[in-house]
Amino acid sequence: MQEKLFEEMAQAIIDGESELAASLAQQSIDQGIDPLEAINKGFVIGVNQVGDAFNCGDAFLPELVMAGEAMKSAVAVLEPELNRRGTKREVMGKVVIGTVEGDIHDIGKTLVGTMLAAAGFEVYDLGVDVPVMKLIEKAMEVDADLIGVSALLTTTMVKQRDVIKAIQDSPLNGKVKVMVGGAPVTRAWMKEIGADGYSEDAIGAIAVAKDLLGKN
Ligand code: B1M
Repeated sequence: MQEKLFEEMAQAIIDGESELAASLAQQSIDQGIDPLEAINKGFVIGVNQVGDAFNCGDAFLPELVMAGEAMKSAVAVLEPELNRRGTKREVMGKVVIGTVEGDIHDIGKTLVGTMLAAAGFEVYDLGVDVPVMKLIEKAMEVDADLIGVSALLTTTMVKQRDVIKAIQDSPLNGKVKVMVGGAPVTRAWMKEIGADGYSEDAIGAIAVAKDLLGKN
Protein backbone atom coordinates (compact mmCIF):
# COMPACT_ATOMS: atom_id res chain seq x y z
CA MET A 1 0.00 0.00 0.00
CA GLN A 2 2.65 2.50 1.14
CA GLU A 3 5.05 1.07 -1.45
CA LYS A 4 2.62 1.99 -4.24
CA LEU A 5 2.34 5.55 -2.92
CA PHE A 6 6.15 5.81 -2.72
CA GLU A 7 6.40 4.63 -6.33
CA GLU A 8 3.83 7.22 -7.43
CA MET A 9 5.79 9.90 -5.58
CA ALA A 10 9.02 8.98 -7.36
CA GLN A 11 7.23 8.92 -10.70
CA ALA A 12 5.63 12.34 -10.10
CA ILE A 13 9.12 13.81 -9.64
CA ILE A 14 10.45 12.02 -12.73
CA ASP A 15 7.52 13.40 -14.74
CA GLY A 16 8.01 16.88 -13.22
CA GLU A 17 4.38 16.94 -12.03
CA SER A 18 4.37 19.56 -9.24
CA GLU A 19 0.64 19.46 -8.48
CA LEU A 20 0.57 15.68 -8.38
CA ALA A 21 3.67 15.60 -6.16
CA ALA A 22 2.02 18.04 -3.72
CA SER A 23 -1.20 16.03 -3.69
CA LEU A 24 0.69 12.75 -3.06
CA ALA A 25 2.55 14.48 -0.23
CA GLN A 26 -0.80 15.48 1.28
CA GLN A 27 -2.09 11.91 0.87
CA SER A 28 0.90 10.59 2.80
CA ILE A 29 0.16 13.01 5.65
CA ASP A 30 -3.50 11.96 5.65
CA GLN A 31 -2.38 8.33 5.88
CA GLY A 32 -0.12 9.09 8.85
CA ILE A 33 3.10 8.28 7.00
CA ASP A 34 6.25 9.78 8.49
CA PRO A 35 7.03 12.79 6.24
CA LEU A 36 10.73 12.00 6.23
CA GLU A 37 9.98 8.48 5.05
CA ALA A 38 7.84 9.94 2.25
CA ILE A 39 10.77 12.14 1.22
CA ASN A 40 13.44 9.43 1.40
CA LYS A 41 11.51 6.41 0.09
CA GLY A 42 9.39 8.32 -2.42
CA PHE A 43 10.37 11.73 -3.74
CA VAL A 44 14.17 11.44 -3.37
CA ILE A 45 14.17 8.18 -5.36
CA GLY A 46 12.64 10.12 -8.26
CA VAL A 47 14.94 13.13 -8.05
CA ASN A 48 17.99 10.86 -7.88
CA GLN A 49 16.80 9.00 -10.96
CA VAL A 50 16.47 12.27 -12.88
CA GLY A 51 19.93 13.31 -11.66
CA ASP A 52 21.42 10.02 -12.89
CA ALA A 53 19.64 10.33 -16.25
CA PHE A 54 20.98 13.90 -16.56
CA ASN A 55 24.46 12.59 -15.83
CA CYS A 56 24.21 9.99 -18.61
CA GLY A 57 22.77 12.44 -21.13
CA ASP A 58 19.35 10.74 -21.03
CA ALA A 59 17.68 13.80 -19.47
CA PHE A 60 18.28 17.50 -20.01
CA LEU A 61 18.12 20.74 -18.04
CA PRO A 62 14.33 21.26 -18.43
CA GLU A 63 13.70 17.83 -16.90
CA LEU A 64 16.10 18.64 -14.07
CA VAL A 65 14.34 21.97 -13.45
CA MET A 66 10.88 20.39 -13.49
CA ALA A 67 11.98 17.59 -11.18
CA GLY A 68 13.45 20.18 -8.80
CA GLU A 69 10.24 22.22 -8.83
CA ALA A 70 8.09 19.13 -8.22
CA MET A 71 10.38 18.12 -5.36
CA LYS A 72 10.05 21.59 -3.81
CA SER A 73 6.23 21.47 -4.04
CA ALA A 74 6.20 18.13 -2.24
CA VAL A 75 8.61 19.24 0.48
CA ALA A 76 6.62 22.47 1.02
CA VAL A 77 3.52 20.37 1.80
CA LEU A 78 5.49 18.08 4.13
CA GLU A 79 7.42 20.82 5.95
CA PRO A 80 4.72 21.86 8.47
CA GLU A 81 4.23 18.19 9.36
CA LEU A 82 7.99 17.74 9.81
CA ASN A 83 7.97 20.73 12.15
CA ARG A 84 4.87 19.54 13.98
CA ARG A 85 6.40 16.14 14.68
CA GLY A 86 9.64 17.63 16.01
CA THR A 87 10.05 17.08 19.69
CA LYS A 88 10.97 20.55 20.82
CA ARG A 89 11.47 22.72 22.88
CA GLU A 90 14.65 23.37 24.75
CA VAL A 91 16.49 25.76 22.42
CA MET A 92 19.48 23.74 21.31
CA GLY A 93 21.42 26.63 19.82
CA LYS A 94 21.41 29.12 16.97
CA VAL A 95 22.23 28.00 13.46
CA VAL A 96 22.88 30.11 10.38
CA ILE A 97 22.56 28.01 7.23
CA GLY A 98 22.88 28.61 3.51
CA THR A 99 23.98 27.22 0.16
CA VAL A 100 27.32 28.63 -0.99
CA GLU A 101 27.77 31.42 -3.50
CA GLY A 102 27.39 30.25 -7.10
CA ASP A 103 25.13 27.37 -6.13
CA ILE A 104 21.35 27.53 -6.34
CA HIS A 105 20.46 24.03 -5.10
CA ASP A 106 18.21 24.56 -2.11
CA ILE A 107 16.12 21.44 -1.53
CA GLY A 108 18.57 19.51 0.68
CA LYS A 109 19.74 22.62 2.55
CA THR A 110 16.14 23.62 3.29
CA LEU A 111 15.39 20.13 4.52
CA VAL A 112 18.39 20.25 6.86
CA GLY A 113 17.24 23.67 8.15
CA THR A 114 13.71 22.39 8.67
CA MET A 115 14.90 19.30 10.53
CA LEU A 116 17.20 21.36 12.76
CA ALA A 117 14.33 23.76 13.53
CA ALA A 118 12.07 20.81 14.30
CA ALA A 119 14.71 19.46 16.68
CA GLY A 120 14.73 22.72 18.63
CA PHE A 121 17.45 24.81 17.00
CA GLU A 122 16.81 28.45 16.14
CA VAL A 123 17.51 28.45 12.42
CA TYR A 124 18.36 31.41 10.20
CA ASP A 125 18.16 30.16 6.60
CA LEU A 126 19.88 32.62 4.25
CA GLY A 127 18.80 30.73 1.13
CA VAL A 128 21.01 29.97 -1.85
CA ASP A 129 23.93 31.64 -3.61
CA VAL A 130 25.05 33.10 -0.28
CA PRO A 131 28.33 35.07 -0.26
CA VAL A 132 30.82 34.02 2.41
CA MET A 133 30.66 37.35 4.23
CA LYS A 134 26.88 37.25 4.42
CA LEU A 135 27.10 34.02 6.42
CA ILE A 136 29.73 35.53 8.71
CA GLU A 137 27.82 38.78 9.23
CA LYS A 138 24.56 37.01 10.03
CA ALA A 139 26.32 34.67 12.45
CA MET A 140 27.81 37.68 14.24
CA GLU A 141 24.48 39.52 14.26
CA VAL A 142 22.52 36.67 15.87
CA ASP A 143 25.44 35.30 17.92
CA ALA A 144 25.20 31.92 16.21
CA ASP A 145 26.63 28.72 17.65
CA LEU A 146 26.82 26.92 14.33
CA ILE A 147 27.14 27.79 10.65
CA GLY A 148 25.78 25.20 8.20
CA VAL A 149 27.19 25.35 4.69
CA SER A 150 25.64 23.35 1.88
CA ALA A 151 27.14 22.79 -1.59
CA LEU A 152 25.85 20.55 -4.37
CA LEU A 153 28.46 21.12 -7.06
CA THR A 154 32.07 20.01 -7.15
CA THR A 155 32.82 23.50 -8.48
CA THR A 156 31.19 25.28 -5.51
CA MET A 157 32.17 23.04 -2.60
CA VAL A 158 35.51 24.90 -2.47
CA LYS A 159 33.54 27.85 -1.09
CA GLN A 160 33.05 25.84 2.09
CA ARG A 161 36.78 26.18 2.66
CA ASP A 162 36.48 29.96 2.11
CA VAL A 163 33.85 30.14 4.85
CA ILE A 164 36.20 28.41 7.29
CA LYS A 165 39.09 30.70 6.37
CA ALA A 166 36.87 33.79 6.76
CA ILE A 167 35.76 32.61 10.21
CA GLN A 168 39.40 32.22 11.26
CA ASP A 169 39.98 35.86 10.26
CA SER A 170 36.89 37.11 12.11
CA PRO A 171 35.82 37.65 15.72
CA LEU A 172 33.88 34.37 15.38
CA ASN A 173 37.11 32.38 15.48
CA GLY A 174 36.86 29.73 18.20
CA LYS A 175 33.28 30.72 18.98
CA VAL A 176 31.30 29.13 16.17
CA LYS A 177 31.30 25.59 14.78
CA VAL A 178 30.92 24.76 11.10
CA MET A 179 28.97 21.86 9.62
CA VAL A 180 29.25 21.06 5.92
CA GLY A 181 27.09 18.91 3.67
CA GLY A 182 25.73 18.37 0.19
CA ALA A 183 25.90 15.55 -2.35
CA PRO A 184 29.61 15.84 -3.31
CA VAL A 185 30.78 16.53 0.26
CA THR A 186 32.50 13.75 2.21
CA ARG A 187 34.00 13.25 5.63
CA ALA A 188 37.46 13.37 4.03
CA TRP A 189 36.61 16.80 2.55
CA MET A 190 35.36 17.98 5.94
CA LYS A 191 38.72 17.03 7.46
CA GLU A 192 40.72 18.52 4.60
CA ILE A 193 39.11 21.95 4.96
CA GLY A 194 39.02 21.90 8.77
CA ALA A 195 35.25 21.91 9.23
CA ASP A 196 33.93 20.70 12.58
CA GLY A 197 31.17 18.41 11.35
CA TYR A 198 29.65 16.70 8.34
CA SER A 199 26.46 14.83 7.69
CA GLU A 200 25.34 13.03 4.58
CA ASP A 201 21.66 13.63 5.28
CA ALA A 202 19.18 15.79 7.15
CA ILE A 203 18.50 13.37 10.00
CA GLY A 204 22.23 12.87 10.60
CA ALA A 205 22.65 16.65 10.64
CA ILE A 206 20.59 16.87 13.84
CA ALA A 207 22.88 14.44 15.67
CA VAL A 208 26.00 16.20 14.34
CA ALA A 209 24.70 19.64 15.34
CA LYS A 210 23.78 18.41 18.84
CA ASP A 211 27.15 16.76 19.18
CA LEU A 212 29.05 19.87 18.12
CA LEU A 213 27.14 22.00 20.61
CA GLY A 214 27.44 19.43 23.42
CA LYS A 215 23.70 18.79 23.52
CA ASN A 216 23.75 15.00 23.17
CO1 B1M B 1 21.62 20.30 -10.33
N1 B1M B 1 23.21 19.17 -10.31
N2 B1M B 1 22.53 21.54 -11.51
N3 B1M B 1 19.92 21.21 -10.38
N4 B1M B 1 20.86 18.81 -9.50
C1 B1M B 1 23.20 18.01 -9.41
C2 B1M B 1 23.77 18.35 -8.04
C3 B1M B 1 24.11 16.96 -10.22
C4 B1M B 1 24.81 15.92 -9.34
C5 B1M B 1 23.25 16.30 -11.33
C6 B1M B 1 24.02 15.29 -12.13
O1 B1M B 1 24.75 15.69 -13.00
N5 B1M B 1 23.89 14.02 -11.85
C7 B1M B 1 25.10 17.91 -10.93
C8 B1M B 1 26.37 18.25 -10.17
C9 B1M B 1 27.60 17.58 -10.76
C10 B1M B 1 28.80 17.92 -9.99
O2 B1M B 1 29.09 19.02 -9.62
N6 B1M B 1 29.58 16.90 -9.74
C11 B1M B 1 24.22 19.14 -11.15
C12 B1M B 1 24.48 20.14 -12.13
C13 B1M B 1 25.65 19.89 -13.05
C14 B1M B 1 23.69 21.31 -12.23
C15 B1M B 1 23.90 22.49 -13.20
C16 B1M B 1 25.36 22.94 -13.37
C17 B1M B 1 23.26 22.09 -14.55
C18 B1M B 1 23.49 23.07 -15.66
O3 B1M B 1 23.07 24.20 -15.59
N7 B1M B 1 24.18 22.58 -16.67
C19 B1M B 1 23.03 23.59 -12.55
C20 B1M B 1 23.83 24.40 -11.52
C21 B1M B 1 23.15 25.67 -11.13
C22 B1M B 1 23.86 26.35 -9.97
O4 B1M B 1 23.70 25.95 -8.83
N8 B1M B 1 24.67 27.33 -10.26
C23 B1M B 1 22.01 22.75 -11.83
C24 B1M B 1 20.71 23.19 -11.58
C25 B1M B 1 19.74 22.43 -10.97
C26 B1M B 1 18.27 22.83 -10.88
C27 B1M B 1 18.08 24.34 -10.63
C28 B1M B 1 17.64 22.47 -12.17
C29 B1M B 1 17.74 21.88 -9.75
C30 B1M B 1 17.78 22.52 -8.33
C31 B1M B 1 16.43 23.01 -7.89
C32 B1M B 1 16.47 23.51 -6.47
O5 B1M B 1 17.26 23.12 -5.62
N9 B1M B 1 15.57 24.43 -6.22
C33 B1M B 1 18.77 20.76 -9.79
C34 B1M B 1 18.56 19.48 -9.21
C35 B1M B 1 17.15 19.18 -8.74
C36 B1M B 1 19.60 18.53 -9.07
C37 B1M B 1 19.53 17.07 -8.53
C38 B1M B 1 18.85 16.22 -9.61
C39 B1M B 1 18.81 16.86 -7.22
C40 B1M B 1 19.31 17.71 -6.04
C41 B1M B 1 18.35 17.54 -4.89
O6 B1M B 1 17.53 18.40 -4.63
N10 B1M B 1 18.41 16.35 -4.22
C42 B1M B 1 21.07 16.74 -8.36
C43 B1M B 1 21.41 15.26 -8.55
C44 B1M B 1 21.39 14.52 -7.24
O7 B1M B 1 21.85 15.01 -6.21
N11 B1M B 1 20.89 13.32 -7.27
C45 B1M B 1 21.73 17.75 -9.19
C46 B1M B 1 17.48 16.00 -3.14
C47 B1M B 1 18.00 16.57 -1.81
C48 B1M B 1 17.06 16.12 -0.69
O8 B1M B 1 19.28 16.00 -1.59
O9 B1M B 1 20.47 18.21 -2.01
O10 B1M B 1 21.81 16.05 -1.75
P1 B1M B 1 20.63 16.87 -1.39
O11 B1M B 1 20.65 17.12 0.18
C49 B1M B 1 20.80 16.05 1.12
C50 B1M B 1 22.26 15.77 1.51
O12 B1M B 1 23.19 16.13 0.53
C51 B1M B 1 22.42 16.48 2.81
O13 B1M B 1 21.15 16.40 3.40
C52 B1M B 1 20.16 16.56 2.40
C53 B1M B 1 18.90 15.84 2.81
O14 B1M B 1 19.13 14.48 3.09
N12 B1M B 1 22.81 17.90 2.85
C54 B1M B 1 23.39 18.42 3.95
C55 B1M B 1 22.64 18.89 1.94
N13 B1M B 1 23.10 20.03 2.43
C56 B1M B 1 23.55 19.79 3.67
C57 B1M B 1 24.11 20.63 4.63
C58 B1M B 1 24.50 20.06 5.86
C59 B1M B 1 24.34 18.71 6.10
C60 B1M B 1 23.77 17.87 5.17
O15 B1M B 1 25.04 20.79 6.82
C61 B1M B 1 25.08 22.18 6.71
